[in-house]
Amino acid sequence: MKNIDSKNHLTGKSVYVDDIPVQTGTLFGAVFGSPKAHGIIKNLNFSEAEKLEGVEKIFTYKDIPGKNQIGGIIEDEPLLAENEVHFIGQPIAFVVAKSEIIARKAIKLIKIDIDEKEIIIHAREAHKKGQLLIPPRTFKMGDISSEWAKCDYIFEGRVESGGQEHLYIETQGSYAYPMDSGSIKIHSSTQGATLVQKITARVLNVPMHRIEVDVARLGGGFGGKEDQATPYACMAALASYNLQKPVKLILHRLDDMHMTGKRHPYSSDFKIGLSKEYKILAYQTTLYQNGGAASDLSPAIMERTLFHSTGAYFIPNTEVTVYSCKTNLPPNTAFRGFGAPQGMFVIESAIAKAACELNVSKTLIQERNFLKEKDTFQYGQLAENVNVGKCYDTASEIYHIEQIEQEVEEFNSKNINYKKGMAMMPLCFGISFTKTPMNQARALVHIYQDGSVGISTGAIEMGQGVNTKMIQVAAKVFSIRTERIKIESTNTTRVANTSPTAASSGADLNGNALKIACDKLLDRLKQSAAKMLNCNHSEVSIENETVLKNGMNTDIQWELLIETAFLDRICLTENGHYATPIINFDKSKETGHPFAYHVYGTAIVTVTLDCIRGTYEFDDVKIVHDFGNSMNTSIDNGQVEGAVVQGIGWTTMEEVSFGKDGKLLSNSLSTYKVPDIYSVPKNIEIKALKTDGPEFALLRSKAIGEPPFMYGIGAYFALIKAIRAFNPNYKIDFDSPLTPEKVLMRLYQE
Ligand code: MTE
Ligand code: LUZ
Ligand code: MOS
Repeated sequence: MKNIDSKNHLTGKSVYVDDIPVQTGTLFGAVFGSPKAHGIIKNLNFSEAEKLEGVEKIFTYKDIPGKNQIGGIIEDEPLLAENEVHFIGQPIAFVVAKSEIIARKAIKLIKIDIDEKEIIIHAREAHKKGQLLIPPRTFKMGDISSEWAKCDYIFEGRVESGGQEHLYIETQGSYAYPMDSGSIKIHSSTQGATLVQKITARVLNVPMHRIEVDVARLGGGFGGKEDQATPYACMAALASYNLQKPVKLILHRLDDMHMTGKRHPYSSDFKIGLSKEYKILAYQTTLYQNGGAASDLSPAIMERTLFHSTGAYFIPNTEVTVYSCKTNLPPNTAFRGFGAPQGMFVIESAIAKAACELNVSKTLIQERNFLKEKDTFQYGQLAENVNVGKCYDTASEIYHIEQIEQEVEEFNSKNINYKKGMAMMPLCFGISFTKTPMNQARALVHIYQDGSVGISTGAIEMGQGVNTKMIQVAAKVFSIRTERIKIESTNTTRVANTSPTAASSGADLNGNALKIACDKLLDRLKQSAAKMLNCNHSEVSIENETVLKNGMNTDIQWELLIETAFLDRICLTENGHYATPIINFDKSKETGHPFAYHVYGTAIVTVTLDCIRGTYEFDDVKIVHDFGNSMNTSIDNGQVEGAVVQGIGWTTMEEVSFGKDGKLLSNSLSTYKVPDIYSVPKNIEIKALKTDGPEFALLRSKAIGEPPFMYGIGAYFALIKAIRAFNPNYKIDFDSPLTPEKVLMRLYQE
């Protein structure tokens, strides 16, 4: 099935928050953010701003009727700053005016005095000063301390990985208006409709049933709207509730980039020990996560770093510790991969270091240490249906990895100013929210009298194609044409208590709930049909909109069946609830079975480096990916392509930089470079590993959203290979993103 949104997206007809026709009397908001990264607010003066014609009201924390608290996991973040500010752009006041231009003008007239305090930018600096958001956590397996003595080789090193701006095309925004009896309806560009509802209710001091959140679709989220859409919905709702008028707030790109958190930069130390046969015997790493000024989702992201710190490998003795460090940056947040890419970059770096020092191919060490069937993950889960090796073997077979390696060598021996590099990146990514209770979802299905179907789930469409997949589920269960089915917006009054659409689990969780609802309806319809045909319910089936009796067509079509069932007063509405079975995790022991299954794959990345300029082009990314039994190959391939490019951007181009004063320097698309059509790999080839797919994936089609992001990590190591081919003096180091400037420096390092 084609993505239902393609045509409307392409022709500009899809409706986003900013496209919703506004009601008469709508007011427009703008956020006044802190100009300083840390300090005490001495004086806040609105007198000039308030005088501006068209300004309705300026809100501060004093106007909040409920709790001034938006922290989800830990309550450590105010909606609007009170006495102290902790990062540049931290919301202090919310101006509401007759037009957006007026509101933005008023912002410029606000005067503030801040008594500045010490600013911390880097995670290690925060760690040294004892500035932690939460206590550290450690995952352990085996016994590293006694194992070092048994290792033939031991290497140590340091690894840096940078932040990443989400750069969703649609910036954060919301539109809130009053409804009957003190209720508020909010259109929000959020991945977490229930989170918006819950936190807004907390801020307004009203029950959740007074807040209705509706989400048609997002112009991208990538994790940046898992919980950071919430404050902008809260502000619009606060003003709307207070003034009893519609209020709209859409962030400008510059404000969005300054105010919102990004991927967490990590700084890490590793120690890796290998045997003569290049088996990794022990691995120890300490990671310093730059959390920003509030904890946001950092505790959960820390957890996923711990889970994925050994990548696609089995290492019998491991010890991994993560510190979540408090700095004066916007609170960093979810971003595709959710801490896993940062952990995996460290193990890949450790292997690269070993390969370099031992003068062997990195691929060789990688391949000797792949996770195998019935190995135990360092968190106690038994590895089952492991496909790391299978993906690699298939890649070897169809792409001829050794031949690629030889071709690269040959090219390098013949060329002086251009060098090529190749790297293999294996993938193992756990599917399920690491917090077990979040793995639940619901769906609501109506069959209307004319045989058309309306479905609602908790899943939010952000470009990943989940709505199309939902329609496929209903069409498959009922065996009806997809045109009969409409997917409704995601709305908290139709489907309540949703988890955010995140952790790549949107389709699995919501699709399974939807399947349960549809199965229940189908069963009832079969009973109606059996009654019509005067036969047993087990003899009836529906295929291609026709009722079959014992496998033979009858003259009862879908429409007649529905009409008859309705007249017979059969309920044509159903609700489905799904909770992922088997998963659990015991935090006190740091062991359990947190993931329903894992996604596997292999990517081979090749790059050509211009050694005069330090610029490069990625020639190929050749992938064997374990999709399970993909339910939509064009959507899933699109997810792989997008994720690969986003991953390459993270490791080679996108450099988030802050000044010493805590100000974001890379605050526009001229100072923050994301991959464009010229920098995407010339060729991305994707082959599916042939498997039946796991029981807990939707229709055995594995989750696809985040896992292929990790393939982008291969780009870093392909580049390193190319640099070394040109400059044998280059001492390999791990400082992502490896931008052209950094490449150039390394090409001529002495
Ligand atoms: N694809 C597009 N086009 N836009 C997005 O914002 N977000 C990614 C991924 N793919 C995203 C995307 C992230 S971070 C996640 S967690 C998943 O989609 C969420 O959707 P799913 O759970 O339905 O896969
Ligand atoms: N969000 C979350 C996530 O709350 N828990 C997770 O485990 C997760 N994993 C990936 C992306 N978002
Ligand atoms: Mo994705 S980081 O789980 O929104």
